Amino acid sequence: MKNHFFLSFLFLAITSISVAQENLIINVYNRESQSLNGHWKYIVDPYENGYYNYRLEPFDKQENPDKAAFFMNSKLDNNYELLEYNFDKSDSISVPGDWNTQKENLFYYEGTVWYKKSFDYQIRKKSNRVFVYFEASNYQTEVYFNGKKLGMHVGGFTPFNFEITSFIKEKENFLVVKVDNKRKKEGVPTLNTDWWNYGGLTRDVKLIETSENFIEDYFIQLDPKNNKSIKGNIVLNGKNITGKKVEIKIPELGINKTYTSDDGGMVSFEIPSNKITYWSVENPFLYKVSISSDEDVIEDQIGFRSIKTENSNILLNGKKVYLKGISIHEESPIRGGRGHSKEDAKQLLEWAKELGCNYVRLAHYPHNEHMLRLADKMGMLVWEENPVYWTISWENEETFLNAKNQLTEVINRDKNRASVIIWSMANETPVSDARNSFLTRLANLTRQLDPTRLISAALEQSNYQNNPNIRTIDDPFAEVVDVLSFNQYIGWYDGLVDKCSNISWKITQNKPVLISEFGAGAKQGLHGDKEARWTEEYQENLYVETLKMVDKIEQIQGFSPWVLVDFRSPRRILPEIQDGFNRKGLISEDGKKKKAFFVLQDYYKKKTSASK
Ligand code: GCB
Repeated sequence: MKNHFFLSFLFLAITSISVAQENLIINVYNRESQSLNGHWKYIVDPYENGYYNYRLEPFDKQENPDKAAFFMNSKLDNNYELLEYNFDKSDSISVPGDWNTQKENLFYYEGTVWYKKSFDYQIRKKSNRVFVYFEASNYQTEVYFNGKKLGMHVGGFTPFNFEITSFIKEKENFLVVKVDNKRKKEGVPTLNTDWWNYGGLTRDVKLIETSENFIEDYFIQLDPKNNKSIKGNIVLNGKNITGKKVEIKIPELGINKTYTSDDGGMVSFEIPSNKITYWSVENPFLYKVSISSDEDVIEDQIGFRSIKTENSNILLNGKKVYLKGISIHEESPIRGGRGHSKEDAKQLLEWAKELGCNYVRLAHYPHNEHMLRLADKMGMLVWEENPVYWTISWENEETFLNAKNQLTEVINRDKNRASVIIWSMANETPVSDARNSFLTRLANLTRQLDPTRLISAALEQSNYQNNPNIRTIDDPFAEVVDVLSFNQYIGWYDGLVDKCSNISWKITQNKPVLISEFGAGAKQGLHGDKEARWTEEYQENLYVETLKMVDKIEQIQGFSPWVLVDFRSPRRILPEIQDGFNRKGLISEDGKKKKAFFVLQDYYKKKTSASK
């Protein structure tokens, strides 16, 4: 069992597919693909008229589905026929993109929208296989191709794919997708959040063409126990995958090794190397890694680094690192609405860089893959989070399986990204036995899936022995995490700013401490007294006083204030101030920096010079 950890990743990944259907194909940006982005026809269907008949029986359960089923993309055969929908005459919408910010009448819409795309396809080689890949679709998605149901997916922020080899034709294929973003109590996230529930095909959609037997997945990282060894595994997909030669090459390390796949089409390896240039913030070095089998070849750019904790320190490649961070929501700084493009990622991460950050917390759900790819290139450390937020249905096993599945999918997608150092299980969840057990099961799963990274969660702080001036972390889940992290809003929800100077901290766990959130709302351009709520001066003063308070926490190893940019939230309705936006951004939604931005920038500059 020498590759126990890496093997168990694959085993768990495969067993969790009962919810996610087909195995996820990773590294889709480096594969043969045809984009299905662009204009799609759409039908808004609040009563799910295209899904159920008038007895509320789903059409897709019928043996010979009715023409009224929207996934049939039916056309009239003659003028006497009755058909009450027509995709071709319906309006178009852009994919990727949320529907809320594209169509005025869908701004507040929560429900079902049907998407349809017609296309021709020329397969490159007869024996090849074709998959349809969705980078994300919020929230529940049913996928139909040429009138057949492929499957469904639950969760708004992780990728999934279906094979369409046996259905695809040269001409007139049609892909119909039902996307339903209704919030649900037992969902992940649940009914209540503090962000906009953007619906639709929010990220790229593409066709991926592979050879008959192809390289589906691989996990290649530095061995967490030995920084002179590259450890991993490779998984083939196909009918003929046993006893196959699989080659891995890392030319810059002079590595060129050949292995033979086992009965499950899997290869596990450990390759010693004593000349690895470690990926770091200062030198985010990515190696070209090429994997090939007799039929397939795939390349990736992978950084090798170690991340560990030792008492209250976080060690990157064995050296102490202080996390100068900021929290980020996935909103487009360019168009508004849900972010999805390389350009969106570039603007957000460049702002973080300008602020002096070496670390970003991607809240509160997995962001698009461009963010992680770019963070890898820029040397930005990343906290990734599962959307287990606030009051999840802890007792519901379906809810747990859903959370587990979403977590598995993001780990699967991003396990080769050096930038990702922390998996966050949850945000601000209320302590109870059921919640503790839910989160502990997720943490155990994560440790099995990925032993190369740290585990955390954004917890909450409380009074120490009923003394409101002394704060502590009194949460049983603190025992489970590697990095102790909490949100606190002293000076905003918890008193006024002057309270910060009265607070002291008694943190008893011998672990690194992060503050995953602090902040205050400010309307960009509103000036006044530093005691007056919503002024830039109030927010500026809160940052000044909080930073002094933070410095007094003995084990503090960094923080990620809330938040880089103002973001849309239906909870934030105050006219002339919020107007539908959470105003805790250091930058307004139209890109203007507030005064607090410069306070934090200055603090990070000083931290950086002090560490030199
Ligand atoms: C929090 C949440 C975050 C909210 C923020 C706020 O604690 O984690 O999602 O947006 O507070 O602004 O209230």
